[in-house]
Amino acid sequence: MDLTLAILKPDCVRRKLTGKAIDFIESKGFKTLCMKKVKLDRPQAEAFYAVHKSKNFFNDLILFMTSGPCIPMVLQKEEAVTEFREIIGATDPKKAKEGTLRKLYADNVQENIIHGSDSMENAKKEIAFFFPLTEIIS
Ligand code: IDP
Ligand code: MG
Repeated sequence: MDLTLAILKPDCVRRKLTGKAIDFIESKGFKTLCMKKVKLDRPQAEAFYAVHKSKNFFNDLILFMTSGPCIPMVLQKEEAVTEFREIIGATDPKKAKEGTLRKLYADNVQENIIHGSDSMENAKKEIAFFFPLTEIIS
């Protein structure tokens, strides 16, 4: 079955929404294979979001992602990558569909509580960024 990487972002942890987010994710049929709490440093956050280096929001994004602990998770489901993007909703919660995680809980386009991989290729890379193969219990 397919895997994707999710991160409960620092705003999710700070606002004590982790339980609600995990409950939502599990209720949509995802299995949590791995989960841990980490605090990214600047080089780690810059490496994870390297694709956005040229964007005007890059520096703010790095400050946000290093502002406190976050919770990366490996999730398993059929079509995990596309299904997960569906249930989290659009990047900007104002544009996210009703019933999506970001619509329900996110404050704004930056502090949008959760990350989800955008392709199977990136999911593989992003999972490897946080979890060695030996930690992935399937
Ligand atoms: P995604 O998380 O929905 O895949 P991306 O475009 O990959 O969205 O952007 C990565 C993250 O950068 C977003 O989740 C959000 O935290 C932040 N971000 C994206 N666009 C903006 C913006 O226009 N202003 C501020 N932050 C943004
Ligand atoms: Mg993205």
